[in-house]
Formats: sequence, C-alpha cells, structure tokens
Amino acid sequence: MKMKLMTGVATLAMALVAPMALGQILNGSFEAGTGADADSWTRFGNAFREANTPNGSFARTGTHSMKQFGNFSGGFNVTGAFQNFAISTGETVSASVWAQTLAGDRMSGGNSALLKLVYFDANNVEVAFAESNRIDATTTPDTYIELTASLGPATSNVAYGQLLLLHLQPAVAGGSVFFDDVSLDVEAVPEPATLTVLGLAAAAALRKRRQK
Ligand SMILES: [Ca+2]
Repeated sequence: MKMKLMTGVATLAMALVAPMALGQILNGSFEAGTGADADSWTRFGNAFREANTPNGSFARTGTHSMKQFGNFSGGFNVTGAFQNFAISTGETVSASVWAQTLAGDRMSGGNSALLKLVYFDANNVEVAFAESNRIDATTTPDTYIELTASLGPATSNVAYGQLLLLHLQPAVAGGSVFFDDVSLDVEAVPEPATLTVLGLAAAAALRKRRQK
C-alpha cells in the first residue's frame, strides 16, 4: 500500500513538471497565406510574405518566407509581424526563428532585425520583454542564422504573450531580412511551494495510513 501511494504521488509530481506546449505559433514557416498576407500573422510596415521566384529561393524551408525592410520615412522605422500566445502564471517561454540578409540587399547602417518576446497584462501594458541576437550590417549574408530569445516565469498579472519579428531602421539605411521557421515553446515551471505541498500531502497520507 505504501509503495502504491508513493507511486501515485510521484506520477502527480511528474504531471506538474512535464513540459506543456500551450499557445504554439501557427504558420511559423509562412507557407499558408494569400499573396503578401501570411495566415495567423499580423503585419505592419514593410513586412510581406514572400514566395520563391525562378530567380531566387529565399525561403529556408518550403516555398515561402517573410521579408521585411524599412519604411524610409527619415524617422525611426519599425516594421514587423506578430502573433499572441497563451501563457499562465509560472510558465516560461523560449522561441526561435531563422533569418538571413542577402548580399544583393544587405542590411546596412544601423539597421537590425530580431525576434522579441513580450508579456502583457490585461490592459495591454507591457510587463516584461526579451530580445534575441540580431541580424545587422556585420552579419554574413546569404546564410540563415538562428535568432533565439527566452522569457522567465510569467507573473500573476500576465494575461498573454506576444512573439514579434522586427526590422528596425533608425535612419534611412537600406537592407532587408528574410524570416522563416518560427517556433515557440511554453513550459510549466514547478513552483517550490507546489512541490512542498505535495510532499506534505504525501507525508500526511502516510501518517494516516500508519495510524490505521
Ligand atoms: Ca517557409
């Protein structure tokens, strides 16, 4: 009986520790969409779903990727695309995207491109954020590199998360970037308090059984 009880508690603890994949990013490879619109993504500025052409294969996988470049307004231009994802208190998130700049339209000046993760509260106010490594003027062209970012346990006031792919153009420098193969992983983090409660519950149950 004792063994059986302990096995039950262990199973419960494992269930709490096991990673949970919630709020996965949809259409991370940009294969689904109509023209410049990529399904599931909200775009702003100069962000376009791009099809491979007979003259060039820009996608890392499949036949489509997302191309971004500056707005050339003279001010600080931000172009991008984003998706929201579900996240609960105590969960952490890590994300990845592959990106490249082509030699023929290489990122220049102060331009850069990155992946950004943000936690928002119920009033759409930013609670926390994390930024990835970047594609910029120093990045080797014509080569897809991985950009990664992660954000720690969501506090109780976090309502949802957002993943953004961004192209930043501080001035009027040229250069575009192609994004492909976005992935996002949300994982539950066991809180020490939860495990302590489980431990106390198991001990109490054992005591109860011994008393019988
Ligand atoms: Ca693709």
